[in-house]
Amino acid sequence: MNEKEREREGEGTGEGRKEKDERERKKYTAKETLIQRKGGKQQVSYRVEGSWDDALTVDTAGGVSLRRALDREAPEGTIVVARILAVDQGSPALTATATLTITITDVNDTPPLLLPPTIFHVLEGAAPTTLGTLTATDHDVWALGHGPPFTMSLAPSNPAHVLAHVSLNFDPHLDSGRGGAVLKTTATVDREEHPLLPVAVLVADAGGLAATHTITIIVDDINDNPMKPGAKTVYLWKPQGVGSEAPLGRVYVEDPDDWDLGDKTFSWTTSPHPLFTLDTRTGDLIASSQVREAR
Ligand SMILES: [Ca+2]
Ligand SMILES: [Ca+2]
Ligand SMILES: [Ca+2]
Ligand SMILES: [Ca+2]
Repeated sequence: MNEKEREREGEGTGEGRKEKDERERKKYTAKETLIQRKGGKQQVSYRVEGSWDDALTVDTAGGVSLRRALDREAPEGTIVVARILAVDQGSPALTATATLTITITDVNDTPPLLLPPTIFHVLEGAAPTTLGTLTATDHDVWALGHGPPFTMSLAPSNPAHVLAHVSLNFDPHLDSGRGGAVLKTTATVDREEHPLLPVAVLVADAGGLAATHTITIIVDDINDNPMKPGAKTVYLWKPQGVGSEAPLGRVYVEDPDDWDLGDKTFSWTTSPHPLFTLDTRTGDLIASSQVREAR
């Protein structure tokens, strides 16, 4: 082999060896690229972009799986639209995006809710009366039998005094066939005994999923108790030398009624005290700035 041939083989001068190294390097790179294109060693990483990255995960092969259960009744809605990003390790890195749409199929996991009103009023001492009609709704898919028709009844957990005063008559025809229940009192109620009647109502959907919801009956006061004189001790702390009026609250009267202030007026039994001011309408008493230490 002469000098020229040796040079062609790259075994000769330093210059020739460099060229061969470069040729080898290019060959290697091309082979790598080819393997990568055939899907052999390409390092592509995947990730979920945006708000669904807590719910979805992508493995190294691009397979998408759930990290947690999806809730069809969650505020995010019934359809998940997630963007999956694939990023290679080229320089610069190239990115491809796929949009993944998941429609969540409903399961009956939400019991029905009572629709307002769930607060009712009855006047104490009134004859048994109808208070209103209870209706319900359900966040699951009604067409799948996960909602109406509903059933309603008084929950067994109601205490005896509630069951003694209240009835609930379920009617499947009410609320356009979704079912409703008429709430009534069955006896007069004394506000001084029960100012409120919390009524536990058992509501079930067509699939039998049930929940207990509490409605409230407020017993409105009537002035049915005479008042008696009351006594009350009020302590007033005043820094010395500082003069300002001090409200002492309402004059105390013994009366089991609590809504009958409008029926009352207040006045001094003797001539007005020079150091106190009385609001004859509300009964509020105010100490004058001139009140001094005393026992
Ligand atoms: Ca559901
Ligand atoms: Ca349901
Ligand atoms: Ca009274
Ligand atoms: Ca009363």
